[in-house]
Amino acid sequence: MFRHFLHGIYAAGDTIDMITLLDYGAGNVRSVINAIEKLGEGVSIVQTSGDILAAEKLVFPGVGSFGNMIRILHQKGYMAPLSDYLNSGRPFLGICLGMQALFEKSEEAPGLKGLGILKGCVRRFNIKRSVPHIGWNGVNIKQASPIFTGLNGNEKFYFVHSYYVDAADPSVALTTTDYEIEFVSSVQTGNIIATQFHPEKSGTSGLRLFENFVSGNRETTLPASISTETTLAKRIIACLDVRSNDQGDLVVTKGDQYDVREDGNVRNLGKPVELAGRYYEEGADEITFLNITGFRDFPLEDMPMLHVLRETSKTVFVPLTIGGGIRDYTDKNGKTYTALEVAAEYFRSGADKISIGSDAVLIVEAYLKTGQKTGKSAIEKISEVYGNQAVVISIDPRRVYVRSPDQVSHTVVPTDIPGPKGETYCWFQCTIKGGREGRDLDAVTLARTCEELGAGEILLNCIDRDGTNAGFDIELINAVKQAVSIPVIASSGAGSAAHFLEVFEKTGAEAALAAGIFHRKEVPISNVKAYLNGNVEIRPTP
Ligand code: 1PR
Repeated sequence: MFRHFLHGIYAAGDTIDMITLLDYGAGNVRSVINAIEKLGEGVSIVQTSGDILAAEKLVFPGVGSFGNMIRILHQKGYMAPLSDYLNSGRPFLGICLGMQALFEKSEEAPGLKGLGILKGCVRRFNIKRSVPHIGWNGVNIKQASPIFTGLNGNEKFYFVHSYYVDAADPSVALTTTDYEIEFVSSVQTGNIIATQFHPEKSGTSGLRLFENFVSGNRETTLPASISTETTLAKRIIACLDVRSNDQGDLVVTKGDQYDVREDGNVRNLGKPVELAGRYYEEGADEITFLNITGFRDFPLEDMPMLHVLRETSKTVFVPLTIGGGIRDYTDKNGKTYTALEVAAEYFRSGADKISIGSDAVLIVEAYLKTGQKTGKSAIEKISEVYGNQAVVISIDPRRVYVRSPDQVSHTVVPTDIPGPKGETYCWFQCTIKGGREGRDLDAVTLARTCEELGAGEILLNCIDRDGTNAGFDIELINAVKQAVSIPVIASSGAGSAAHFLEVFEKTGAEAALAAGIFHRKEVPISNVKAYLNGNVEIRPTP
């Protein structure tokens, strides 16, 4: 067994409560390791099936798709040892797919059997609301548990999934959560506890839950507050546009309509890891890093964003998205990488989601030309391996005004903001390479097609609004939101807390992202949340 890190000094005779982590190599388990290590515990990673059998406390964070997970568990010979471990009565914590694996089967991979420790099936959400269910939602507590110690019951936890467990025996439900339907969001039977949500991504509440598991606390607690219905919160996301300045330092920068230079120099608004830490403390529900010069061909191992992710994920326990440069490319030394390899490196370094910008435009253009899915595009490949919830499409559109809708073959919308010649219609033109190149494709078609190819979320920027403090482009957001059934993150233009309320009241966006007002400390995240509180469901600032 490979001991990852060991904190603390142990006197002879001390029993070292080692946590064993089952990582089958399909996603970000770094955050789970970081969360356990933050609690001062050692983590050992399973290398052989014998390690599972020898474990004292096993944590199984499942990431990706059910089918991929079960196939790898079979290939590695882990299915039988896992069943033996689960039947042994020793403590087990399953997370996300690690919970779904306990059931008999999943609609995600018909024909493949799960562990069958619990009776029931994993089903896909068949609802009107956006799928995946992404974000912070609450739990209705159904039974007392040792993992609730120190929690008051009205905390929100981070969910990201398209499938939920339909347990045949309702008595195993530890909590349920509401998202159009009420589903089982965690289970408990004997020493087996498993959650659909991600404690390692759920800030201090999630860490508390981990601590209760890791400490071996056996005392069952029923929190003071028992809700009967939960609501998904609108997310407030802090975005860090990152690039090297002319001195070669990696800095957080910020553009005005994508122009990040002032007096010829790249604006420097701080250091990426430090700023991300600040936003976590201030209550950001997610943090997004965009490597805005990712279209340049760096050798992958030199990508400075890998270091940023590794360091950030040690102290920031909310979801991290990374964008910029996710595509197939050949570096300056002639070495070729696939987008999947680039994404894999980011996930290993601590990213929960990757975001694809320029390449998504080129993929959609190619697909629309032939009408044939190749299965080989970055969107298809990465969503196949890591699940569609891990694939965000970052769109950089710019308004193009027209006199009438039939003037172009794009999705045209009427606008209340007339163009320079009084035009009352516009379409939203996709750009690539950070707005440097406009393409003959509109943002609505791009978003819809990316969903069809397997994307799980849209990050909708707006070049016209970026850095202007003029508010979000409501017409753009509505046009895209109405075309897709995956979550949409509204971005660009936030200048006040009132702009966040406006975007949530006037559009169906699930999240709103801002950069400039947070970097310049004009409006702290906590003020945005205080302003929204009472009007819009939010995750309270910790
Ligand atoms: O094309 O896959 O390599 O990804 C590059 C990524 O970098 C894309 O997601 C693209 O949006 C981003 N990007 C490229 N150039 C710039 C630039 O600013 N010159 N930044 C850039 C995009 C937009 C948002 C910004 C919001 C909120 N910046 O990230 O944070 O507009 O800003 P505000 O609140 O201050 O208005 P690829």
